[in-house]
Amino acid sequence: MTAKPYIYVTRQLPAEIIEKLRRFAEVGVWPSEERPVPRDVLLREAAKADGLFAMLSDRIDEELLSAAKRLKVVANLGVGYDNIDVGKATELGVAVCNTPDILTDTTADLTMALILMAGRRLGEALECVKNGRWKSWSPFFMAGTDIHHKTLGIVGMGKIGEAVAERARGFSMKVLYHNRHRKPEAEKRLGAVYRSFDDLLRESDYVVCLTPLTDETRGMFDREAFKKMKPSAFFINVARGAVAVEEDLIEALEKGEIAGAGLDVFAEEPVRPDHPLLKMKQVVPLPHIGSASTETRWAMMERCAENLEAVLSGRPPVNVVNPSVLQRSHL
Ligand code: 8YV
Repeated sequence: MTAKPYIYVTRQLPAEIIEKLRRFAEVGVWPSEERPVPRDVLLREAAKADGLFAMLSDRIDEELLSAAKRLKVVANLGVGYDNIDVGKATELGVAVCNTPDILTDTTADLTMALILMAGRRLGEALECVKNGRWKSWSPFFMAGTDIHHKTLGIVGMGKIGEAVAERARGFSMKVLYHNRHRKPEAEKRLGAVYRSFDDLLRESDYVVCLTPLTDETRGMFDREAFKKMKPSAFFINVARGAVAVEEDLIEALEKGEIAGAGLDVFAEEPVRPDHPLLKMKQVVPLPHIGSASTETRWAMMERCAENLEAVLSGRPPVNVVNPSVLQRSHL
């Protein structure tokens, strides 16, 4: 009988998920649901693991990958994998798996919620009522900006972008998009119109950032980009904080170069409680909950377990970011 592979799980997960893993592997678990695994523990565990069940807060970099001699697969809980050095993993024959598709609708729902919150000042309104500050009425009391018939600009037209475009049609919004490649099918099906990045910034009332974080997209929303937006426009970020330069965003908001922002993501997470963006009433901050519905989180965890099992038993996983490694013999 061959020994079972060893999987290290970097957060405490529901017993059902751990059980699912135990059916085909020995399993080690970092015993905290909230606190990320310390670097030294992660390095030590990765060095003896065949598979890692990882998340965004785990840095799977060259140092870790080079020392993890047995490692065959990293299953990341999320569609994004900017925490992983995929180039190095590919070079070393380590499969990198993610969880796309199953979180598309949930993240698109949250994106619409942020657009509504920012435009219609829902965070401020909620705080006002809850804190007993709703004392009177006046014509422009808590008056926000309309959503319907406004122009939505989607930067990064992947599956989530398309799902947002679909929802925006229900709000009678005009949809523009910018993407590395034109999407003729999305243009036809969703009536989304392609624009250069600059034109999209100039024309949109709500600019939604949905790009992955890469060397190309890091800092793409900078001072120059915010200056091109309308002073009445909102910046909505559901992708990664580092796609925007936060100091430039703060400056644009302070100077009134843009009207407000809805941010589910920050350059550093969890965001510091004294972060200047949290102090601005025209900013709606959320704690990175794009995919955080119970149904979707279960589906994501189950998908990670399936991807681990598939790779470790020599079958193709449902999702793999670097499929070329699957062709290699040791898998
Ligand atoms: C995850 C995300 O919750 O999928 C992504 O890329 O940002 C979120 O859905 C996050 O990665 C936590 O691991």
